Amino acid sequence: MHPRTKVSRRITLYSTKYMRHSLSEGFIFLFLFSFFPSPFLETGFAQPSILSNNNVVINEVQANEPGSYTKLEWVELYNDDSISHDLGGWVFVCKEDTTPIPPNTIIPAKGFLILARQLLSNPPDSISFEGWWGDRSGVWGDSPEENYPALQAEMGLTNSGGAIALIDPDKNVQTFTWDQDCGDGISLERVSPDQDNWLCCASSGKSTPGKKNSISTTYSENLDLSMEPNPFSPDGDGFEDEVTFRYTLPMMSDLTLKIYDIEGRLIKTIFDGESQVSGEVTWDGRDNDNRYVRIGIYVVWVEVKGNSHKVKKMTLVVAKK
Ligand SMILES: [Ca+2]
Ligand SMILES: [Ca+2]
Ligand SMILES: [Ca+2]
Repeated sequence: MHPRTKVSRRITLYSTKYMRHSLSEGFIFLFLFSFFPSPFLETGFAQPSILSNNNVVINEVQANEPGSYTKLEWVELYNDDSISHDLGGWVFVCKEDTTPIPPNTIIPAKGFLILARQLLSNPPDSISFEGWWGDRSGVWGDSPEENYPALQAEMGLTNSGGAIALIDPDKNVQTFTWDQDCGDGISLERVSPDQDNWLCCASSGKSTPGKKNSISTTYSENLDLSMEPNPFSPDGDGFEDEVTFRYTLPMMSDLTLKIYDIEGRLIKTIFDGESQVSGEVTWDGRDNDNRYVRIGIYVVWVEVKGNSHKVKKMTLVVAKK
């Protein structure tokens, strides 16, 4: 059996702080350089996680660019609002670099915008955001995969840790700091716009510029499991021979998935406390000794342990075709 499941990454939590105070930009530079010493935050500037008025958030950070091409660094912004916003007058800050966002820079409703260290290259090659994540034409926005706005911004994102800030025209500041390297080409993704949880990207593509974050699609507070088809008929005739379990797990949990007969005897162990994120796995109806199970009713026992502990029991029927 080859479970088609995503590999779970052990997780470090990152914090994003939102501040609504009017700060001079020079002060913000100092603040960023100092990497937000915690006593300072705790005594005056830390606020609960309140989004800026415009609901535009730093959503993904590609600090460890693919290969050794530092120019492939970028930051994704997400607009969680139901209307588009003009980011003209906003400022992106990274260490000593400040990039004012020009007027008429529109981030769509429920959409994304990329700030890229090197958006285009001339002649076109892969060492630019457009060359790596677009169609390498030398122009941004001229192909279907380039269907989100992107602009160039000054940045140097140290893989192992750093800080960036986004300041709106009312001087509301949101910052993101990180202190872990996710690995070559793997971005840091925000779990959801209204939370401060960040994880390493779990997508096989290693990052999701201009797209919904990979972890946001797999994150859940609940344990959900579906089985299809049920009943199924594992007799090798090519018709409904396998059942597919699809599961959504709470974050940071280990999954156990076992099948018992109705007398409580263990028939098949599919997962036994394995680190998983949401995914799916198939079962071909063979027991732990590789024999087809008998026709009858079976109990699927699912348990997750981790941040939360949840158990679910479901009934699975093995039938004739
Ligand atoms: Ca880097
Ligand atoms: Ca292009
Ligand atoms: Ca993304």
